[in-house]
Amino acid sequence: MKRISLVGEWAFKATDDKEFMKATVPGCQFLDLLANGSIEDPFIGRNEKAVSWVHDKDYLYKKTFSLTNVDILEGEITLVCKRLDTICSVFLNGSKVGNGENCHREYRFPLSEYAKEGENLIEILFYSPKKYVEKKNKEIPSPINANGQNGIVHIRKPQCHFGWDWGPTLIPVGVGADIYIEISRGVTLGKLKTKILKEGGAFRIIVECENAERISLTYPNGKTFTQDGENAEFFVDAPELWWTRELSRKTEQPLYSISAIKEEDEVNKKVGLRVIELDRSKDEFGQNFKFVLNGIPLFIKGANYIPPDSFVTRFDEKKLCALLDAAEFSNFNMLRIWGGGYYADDNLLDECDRRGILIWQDFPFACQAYPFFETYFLENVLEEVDQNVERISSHPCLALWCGNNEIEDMHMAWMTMKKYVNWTETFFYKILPERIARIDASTPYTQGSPIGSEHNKEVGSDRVGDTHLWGVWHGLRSMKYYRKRMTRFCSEFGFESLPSFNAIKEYARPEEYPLSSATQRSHQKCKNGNDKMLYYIASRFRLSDDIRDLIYLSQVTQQECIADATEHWRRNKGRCNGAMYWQFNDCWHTCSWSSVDYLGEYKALQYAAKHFNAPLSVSLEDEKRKVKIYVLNDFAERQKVKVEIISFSFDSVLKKETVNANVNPLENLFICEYSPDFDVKKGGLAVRLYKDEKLINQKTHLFVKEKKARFIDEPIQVSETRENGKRKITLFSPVYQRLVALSDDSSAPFSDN
Ligand code: BMA
Repeated sequence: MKRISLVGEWAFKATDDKEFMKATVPGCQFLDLLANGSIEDPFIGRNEKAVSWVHDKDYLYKKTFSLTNVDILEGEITLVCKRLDTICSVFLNGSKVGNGENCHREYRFPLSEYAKEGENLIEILFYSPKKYVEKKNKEIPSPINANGQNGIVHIRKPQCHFGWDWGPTLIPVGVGADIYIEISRGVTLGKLKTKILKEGGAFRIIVECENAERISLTYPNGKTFTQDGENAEFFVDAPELWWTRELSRKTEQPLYSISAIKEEDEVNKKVGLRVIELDRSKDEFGQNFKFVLNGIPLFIKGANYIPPDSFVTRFDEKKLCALLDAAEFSNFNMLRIWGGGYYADDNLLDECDRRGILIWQDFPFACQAYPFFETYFLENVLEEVDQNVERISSHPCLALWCGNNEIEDMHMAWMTMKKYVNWTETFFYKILPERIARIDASTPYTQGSPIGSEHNKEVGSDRVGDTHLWGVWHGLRSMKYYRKRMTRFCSEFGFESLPSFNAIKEYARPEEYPLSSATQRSHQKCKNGNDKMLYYIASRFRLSDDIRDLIYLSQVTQQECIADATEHWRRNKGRCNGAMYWQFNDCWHTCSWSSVDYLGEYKALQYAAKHFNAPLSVSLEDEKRKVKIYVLNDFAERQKVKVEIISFSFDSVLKKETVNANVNPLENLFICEYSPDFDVKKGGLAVRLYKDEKLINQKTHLFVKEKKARFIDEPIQVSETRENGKRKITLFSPVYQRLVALSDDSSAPFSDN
């Protein structure tokens, strides 16, 4: 098999322009226009609006490549496109070879009929998605879109490209991933398909790869076994199981490599040996929603992952690893790939396989009813489903296929459109699960998120399924509202905060820093978002109109809110079995629910998550003047710990009690109830957890709101040294300092904050 890569320099222009300009593939029209100086950066100021004319144009991309006489005579010549975004026509030497109509599908176009020796010209004409959606929606009206343009359900493209309550309306088109010419002579290797069966304590790995001469399996320790032919079965009787990072305690999880070979051609795949289940059995509280990995029940801790850039082709491996480092830093064991974006790509899946982070994959349908009744649409979707289920299902990190995001939750908006309602049920309750099972019969499936007991029944109930709790924030309920919700699994709950000052300095001039400026308002896509943020901050702290104070205050309020909710559900593990906050990351500079901003800077929430998600931690349940103290253990081993209970005034330790405890595997342990015997305006409670004499977790609690506390105003002494190549920053204060935040110009995260 010979490949000619088409990645790199292309030429492009709007169809109504004369001159071609330089383009870079993979990429999109926005990045190419920006590189040519034709537009200002859409992320800066209010340029998002200024560049909206781009959406009305069609764009033509072209590139030449050469073929030899041998290629022409002997080879089967195919154009392989890993992602064409989205509605497009493909030409070779002026003849049409095919169409693209789905950003989530890979396309293979046979070229042999039009290919010639020497120079060949590839042209791809990308049609305006905005105009395509307008036209389709006239033909087949669809429900109102609360987040942006109506009719986006007609195009198989990330729905958030048309605007969302954390994202701009920037609709890219272009060659969105790898693209190459494949010249195959004679018989070629087929797809490498694997099936993994558990048999007692052993696993059987069944492999098939059409036309392979031999297939080999390499263990994590490097031992290799080879079998001839295109089918092979390997029996692994002492498997190295794949675990989440917190259960394996390893930074790399064991993976088995499979390769199929034919002459010089080879296809490879890595697999992990594990069993993942979603326990939805009935119990005293209703119906479970609990992930079980190799028989171990998990409390899921993580967040929702959205497309990491409005123009994802510039989100490189380095940025991906930095983002997943943040997930590991904060003790995530799962990421939900939210249904308004893309399917998880291979890099993300490989990294999560390696690191031991589970993936909950929504199918890309979000907050709208889709026209499955239209045969052309349905067939397009089913091909997309086959390709992505085939590609993703062999990754050990895959924990769940979830039909969609919030379609049932929002069905009231289109309940009169019976065709849409009926087909939504047919597709997510029948067609899709059956289609998945043809390829992947072992990964758990839910029809959507949140899910109830049956279609459009008990959606959002605490008795059954998962929930998206937005009473706090969207519903302006008190942050303590979560304490009343004994949800089985909370897969969305969130609180907005401002991004880092470095981020704000990138998109706003100093005179535009105030939240009331038009620029700040254009970087806040949630209706009344800034007002809600100030409302909640004021419930705890004294307000300020200095932007740096507002960054700090919004971020500490966000972390307090998410921490309190998560710890409430962790303390009720068994009934509640997961807390995934909305949202992990950003796609541009904005005020949003994220815990890492677009620059990759950790907000207070990302740091706090390290502590409230810690597998072995203390948790304080405050009820008026009392606090119940717990130790939480998500490890599968018994833990011998020491708990220190410290009553302190703001300038001295008043009392220190120590409790030794043994915590059972995977269990929580109630330690004691505590009530303060000092002036609560001038002191608080600190609880420290030691294991093997090492301080591993600490929580502090004030019995009054910060704005009521009589803190002692004493400067914090800061000293900095260097230790084995790292900056070591030491803070000292003779008095208690609340919610200390370190910030500096580097975007690298601190070890704690
Ligand atoms: C849920 C998510 C997203 C949205 C978030 C914040 O609806 O599924 O659609 O961005 O809440 O509003």
